[in-house]
Amino acid sequence: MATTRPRLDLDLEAFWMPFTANRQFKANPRFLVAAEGMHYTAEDGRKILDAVAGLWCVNAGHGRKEITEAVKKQVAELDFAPGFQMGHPGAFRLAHRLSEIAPAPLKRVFFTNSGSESVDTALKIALAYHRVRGEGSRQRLIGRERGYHGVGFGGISVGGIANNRKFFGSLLTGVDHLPHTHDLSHNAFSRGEPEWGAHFAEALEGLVALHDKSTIAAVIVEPVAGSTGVLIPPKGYLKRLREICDKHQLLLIFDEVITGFGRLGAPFASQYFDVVPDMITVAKGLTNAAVPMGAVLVRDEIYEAFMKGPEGIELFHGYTYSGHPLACAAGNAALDIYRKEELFTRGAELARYWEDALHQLRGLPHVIDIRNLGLVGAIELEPIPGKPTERAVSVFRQAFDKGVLIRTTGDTIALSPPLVVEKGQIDQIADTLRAVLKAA
Ligand code: PXG
Repeated sequence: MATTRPRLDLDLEAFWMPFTANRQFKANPRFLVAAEGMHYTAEDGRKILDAVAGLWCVNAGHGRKEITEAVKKQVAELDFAPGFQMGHPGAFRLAHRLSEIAPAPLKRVFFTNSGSESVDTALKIALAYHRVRGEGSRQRLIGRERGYHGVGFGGISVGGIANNRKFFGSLLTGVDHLPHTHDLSHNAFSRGEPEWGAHFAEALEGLVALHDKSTIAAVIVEPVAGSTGVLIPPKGYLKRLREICDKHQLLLIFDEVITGFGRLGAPFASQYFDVVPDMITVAKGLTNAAVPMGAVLVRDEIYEAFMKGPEGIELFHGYTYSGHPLACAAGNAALDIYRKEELFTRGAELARYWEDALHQLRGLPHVIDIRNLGLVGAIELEPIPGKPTERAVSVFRQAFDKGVLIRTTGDTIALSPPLVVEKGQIDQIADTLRAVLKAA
């Protein structure tokens, strides 16, 4: 039976929606039809304050004219150029500019079209790197529980979310997981990085002892886990992971698809935490989400190891749309905005205000934790017994009805507003949540 949407005159059946309860949505759809600055416009004309930057990606706010113009110009001038054995200037320009804002040793850039492709690309580079330098026995990959690294087979294999894994067979072999670091019995209501939990990094030593370092290629973690509920790393945890990786020559990959491009008040979480990984995966904010694009920022030595091999194609990997002209135009324009409006440091300026606004919600019914860092935050709710996620879903619906778009994951509310958010809008997010949670 066809479900139709009279107001928009749409057939809702053909589109199999991603990560969506399709039947529930189609029975009770919510449409966004326009966006500008900090707001979406809903189908009924209401303005909705965007407290999640779309899906953690519209860091400079919506509808940026500079990006629109750059993409328009590009599509008229050079709509597509093959990226294999050919180049176009935009891709080289963007790669150069990314290498300038990346942590210093990460000078090389491989383009993809999404975070998932960036992760799979980084994992493949790690395996191939050890092989080209004569240590092909290093094949194991280590991820972390509650990690989200997209939906490719590599990403779900190193990822740590049961629902994203259990339907899809045996996944990659030779993968281990570190424990996650989220423990409310020690860290509830931490402001910023929790004091307790750096010792979780020692589990990596355990895996090295179990398998021997000669079998391990790389470790991948999100510096701050996003999708599984904004899990902030304990003080010293990431530094310790780096030390253990150095000790055993394991590559360390930071998945910065969410934390990249200013979310924490620095260009990348790597700079915020002062820990330099061997590769950084990015997407989302790279183009302010106007055109899909991802990238892997790679340490110079890794690239150089490939360049010492025989003449010819050094890495048998790439996508038709790697470095697509429209994505590069959007990326270059987004970087201009980030620089001109100093958006990479705005998160640091607002962090304290943001923290105070969120932590004022402590004490409201069912709030069991509030956590924050830079311009990201989470409010964890006690699940309704026997009905996990329902409380958060109800908060999501009510907040939307009151004009604020939030994101929920499990029973956690995740917040990551565009970096152009004003203090008054932070108040509006907190006030709306207060009103909804009071009645929850
Ligand atoms: N790594 C991380 C850390 C991510 O957050 C990906 C990889 C995959 O990116 P793509 O572009 O392939 O989706 C992500 C994506 C949520 C949510 O609700 C988060 C993501 C995607 C969809 C929903 O938290 N992050």
